[in-house]
Amino acid sequence: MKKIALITGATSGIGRATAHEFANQGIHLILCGRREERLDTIKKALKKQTEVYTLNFDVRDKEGTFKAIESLPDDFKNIDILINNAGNAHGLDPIQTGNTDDWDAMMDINVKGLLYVSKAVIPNMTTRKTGHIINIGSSAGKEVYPKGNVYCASKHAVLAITQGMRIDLNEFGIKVCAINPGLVETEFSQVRFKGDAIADNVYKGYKALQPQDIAEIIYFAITRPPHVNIADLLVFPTAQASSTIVKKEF
Ligand code: NDP
Ligand code: 8X3
Repeated sequence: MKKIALITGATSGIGRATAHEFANQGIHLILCGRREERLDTIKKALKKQTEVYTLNFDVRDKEGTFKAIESLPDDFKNIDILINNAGNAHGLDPIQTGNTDDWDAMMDINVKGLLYVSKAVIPNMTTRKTGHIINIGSSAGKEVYPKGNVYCASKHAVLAITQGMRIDLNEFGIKVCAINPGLVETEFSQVRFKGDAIADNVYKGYKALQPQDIAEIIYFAITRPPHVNIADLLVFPTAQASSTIVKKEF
């Protein structure tokens, strides 16, 4: 029987690349995001390879998130793999001048949204005593960098939640993993800098990680034998040594 994976943030970047990687392997997909047109386009492309169902909701909306996941047809209800990927940074400002709307967005999406989706999916996994949850954290969850304050806090929270999940779900045989990338070239910086030209320079002068690199690592993690759980993985581009040290050729 084919596995079923639910991927949040499947309309772009890491989530979209993971959808393609999983489709190549015939994994049945539930693709989530707010941009419905993109979900439709991706579904159209991938349905030649696998079964695809799309769910259009905002992870900040608690009721909307539960309703969306409850609405899944029987063929898609038994989710084997949950990829909690939806998230972004909003702004890069010192704490004293940070924008409270940015803070709300990061805590509501990266932390609370991840919790709502997990709460909606986990009961089916505990009942069936099987499942694999992959939370996309960040190197920002392992260290704090200047002006990263609240984004780093949100990703530190993702790591704490991942550990908590692993402990509480241990008795059910559910695997829980955090994959923590450094710089990945996606729409992330466009969102962080709200389309400002500064975003165009973030991935210049070095080879950043590509979404496909992370998708392949996620696929590796979900295909380990039953007794192996990759619990916590940090991946940087070769040019990056830490959040603040990136070797750029200019
Ligand atoms: P993208 O901006 O390319 O993708 C973000 C995805 O999250 C989109 O599909 C977006 O879909 C979805 N999303 C954002 N907000 C919401 C929301 N409120 N409700 C539902 N979905 C939402 O960025 P990445 O692919 O880079 O980011 C994916 C994850 O990887 C994030 O958690 C990010 O923090 C993490 N990460 C990224 C790194 C990087 O350097 N790029 C490094 C380390 C971690 P839509 O807008 O359609 O809703
Ligand atoms: C994304 C990587 O360095 O912009 O999580 O925080 S960074």
